[in-house]
Amino acid sequence: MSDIELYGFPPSSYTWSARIACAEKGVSYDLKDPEFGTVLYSKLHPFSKMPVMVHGDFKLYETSAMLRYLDTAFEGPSLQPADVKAAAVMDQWISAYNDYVYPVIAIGMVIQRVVVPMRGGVTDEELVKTSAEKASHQLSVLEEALTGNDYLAGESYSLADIIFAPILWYLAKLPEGEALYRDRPAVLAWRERIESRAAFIDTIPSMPQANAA
Ligand SMILES: N[C@@H](CCC(=O)N[C@@H](CS)C(=O)NCC(=O)O)C(=O)O
Repeated sequence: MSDIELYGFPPSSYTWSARIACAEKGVSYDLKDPEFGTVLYSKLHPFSKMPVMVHGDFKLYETSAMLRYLDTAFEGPSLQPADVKAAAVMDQWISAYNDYVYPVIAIGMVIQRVVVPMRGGVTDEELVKTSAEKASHQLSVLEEALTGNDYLAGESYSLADIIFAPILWYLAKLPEGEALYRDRPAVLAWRERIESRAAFIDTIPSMPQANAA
């Protein structure tokens, strides 16, 4: 019997982050189809997004809230720094991911290059181009932050690394990826550190199907 029900498609980057957190904590989960558009799903997620987590009679949406819950409610290695400043830096990065990085790299690039063609649409090349320019700046910000730091919150792996990991893996697979990662050694070394963890490797999804965003 699993502790957690997780509604989401495995390739969805936010769902993947939740799966990484479960793997890091050793929490088993049942992955369920989100079934967008059904009354049942709109009761679980009134904004029709994934993932949604259900733990007994407790239901939660928004990945950042879910990651914190998973880390705090379950045994296993802590994924949040004890140091108050490092914890605040972790929160800063989670917020920056949600507000700046996801709209640019996920919506402006990965979804355009991977999901739109799978659904029979045409990639908006202009959007990808302007997003790649913005992504270049974002990777420079990451490069500066990671120079001299192993992880986003400093010395220890945290929820901030977990939220960034999936979309940066997808970015590397795009035609734009090589140029964006070139000459960014600290970002590359950090990606190597977080992508070599068992919790990441064990949760790598097969490439997205048409219904995954
Ligand atoms: N703020 C939400 C964002 C969730 C989100 O955008 N999920 C994407 C998948 S990674 C989704 O549901 N896409 C489907 C859609 O927009 O229809 C969170 O943190 O969980």
